[in-house]
Amino acid sequence: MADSNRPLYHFLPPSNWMNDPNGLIQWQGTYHLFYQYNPNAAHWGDIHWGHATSPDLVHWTHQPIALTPTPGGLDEGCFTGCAVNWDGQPTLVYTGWTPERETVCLATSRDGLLTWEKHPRNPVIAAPPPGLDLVGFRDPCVWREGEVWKMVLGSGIRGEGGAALLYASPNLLDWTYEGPLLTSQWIDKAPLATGDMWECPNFFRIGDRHLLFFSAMNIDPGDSLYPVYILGKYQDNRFTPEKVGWLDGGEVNCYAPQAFVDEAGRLILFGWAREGLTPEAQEVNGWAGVMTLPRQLELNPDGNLSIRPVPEVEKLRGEARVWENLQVALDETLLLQDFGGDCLELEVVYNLTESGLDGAVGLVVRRSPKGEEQTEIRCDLAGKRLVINTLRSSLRTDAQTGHFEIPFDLGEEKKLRLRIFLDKSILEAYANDRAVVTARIYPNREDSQGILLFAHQIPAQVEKLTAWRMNSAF
Ligand code: DQQ
Repeated sequence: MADSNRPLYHFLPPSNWMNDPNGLIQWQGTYHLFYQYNPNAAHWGDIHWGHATSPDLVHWTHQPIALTPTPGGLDEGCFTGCAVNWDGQPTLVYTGWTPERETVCLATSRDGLLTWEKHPRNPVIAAPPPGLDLVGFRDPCVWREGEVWKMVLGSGIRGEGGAALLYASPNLLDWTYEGPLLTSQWIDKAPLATGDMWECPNFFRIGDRHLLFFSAMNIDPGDSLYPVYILGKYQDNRFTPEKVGWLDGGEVNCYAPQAFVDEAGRLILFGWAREGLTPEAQEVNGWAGVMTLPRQLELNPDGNLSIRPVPEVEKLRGEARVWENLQVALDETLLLQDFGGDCLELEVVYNLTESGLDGAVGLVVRRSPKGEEQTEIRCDLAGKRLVINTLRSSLRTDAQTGHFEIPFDLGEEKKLRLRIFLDKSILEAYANDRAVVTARIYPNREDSQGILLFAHQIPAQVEKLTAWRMNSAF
């Protein structure tokens, strides 16, 4: 039972706990994925940096642990950070954590990113700027701007809200605080609240704009965690927000995302999909935490964010089945006969020219023959949102369920292309390469493998549905 929910083509460590992606970098052709890791248990704690490498972003080889905490030292936990090329030397910029203190530390490698030496000058940032009352001070994201290194750090100003703090350095060792890059005070709260603490800020050029994204942590009232993006203009250390939204509608199912620019210049992101199980169930499994697929971020000509799996994901495809011209009548369902599965990619292309947009279309996956277990992916065209509903995904009592959605407006387009990545307990749904929702599901019945199409208030004309069985990432 324990491993029937373990994903096959999404990245995860051999065992135990994983959270945030860290130190993403392509170095001399090879992709490196580091991650927050507890090597001794399937729960958070004793945080190391795990490490894996890949030639293509989708096939992974596990590597030895990269960073180990120093008991009694600056980094009793090696918390989140990034990787940079420091004049030819691979360098990790990470958070040294103790219960009392968060600092910025460096580690360098002399053997091709396998083993790491903590820098003798650590910590390179020893304390928050004086005069700021902060709820957190961590998760450096570093980039090069001309001759200068720049960094944003995740923070929150007590009583005010989240903040991204901007630093500059001539040499990666000596840092000066330049002021906030952005705080929640500068953002119109609509359409979303951005939390008390901005964890894991990331800042990149994208097209002719800049993209700031972070993980909004709501401490009061607690326990609401989700990734937020802001598109805007960046000039002279000032970032002027123009557009704010959710990076993924799955909330904590795509948390602490991190991006990097690869050698081809692509901006690529991984997020951490947390388990939706009780701690006891995680311990039974012996593993916890999965990475999303690598996602490519671009700026569309209309100024909106495009988000889609990198094309390399197609290398994971195995045997394909194709259906053409499927008609789902108004308020009817259509079960795919003789086909099902729990490790699939599905591509569904709808032509909505005749039906119009006054309803909803979608699919149910991991459906037991009588529907006791089922997970719904719904494109609500009238309500302009993409939804994953996991309320009936599992008969287990130790699995969380929920309703996850993100705004999605088909606009003038007449075609809807849903891409659905189902990998045992993780589900990613993309609509027209610009909206994504990630969910975790834990069906309990072996026969929860069925796939059904539905149409609400309008008929659905499916031009083409392709299903691929997916191969392992390892
Ligand atoms: N996880 C790390 C922190 C970060 C948080 C600790 C986000 O550095 O703020 O494991 O999940």
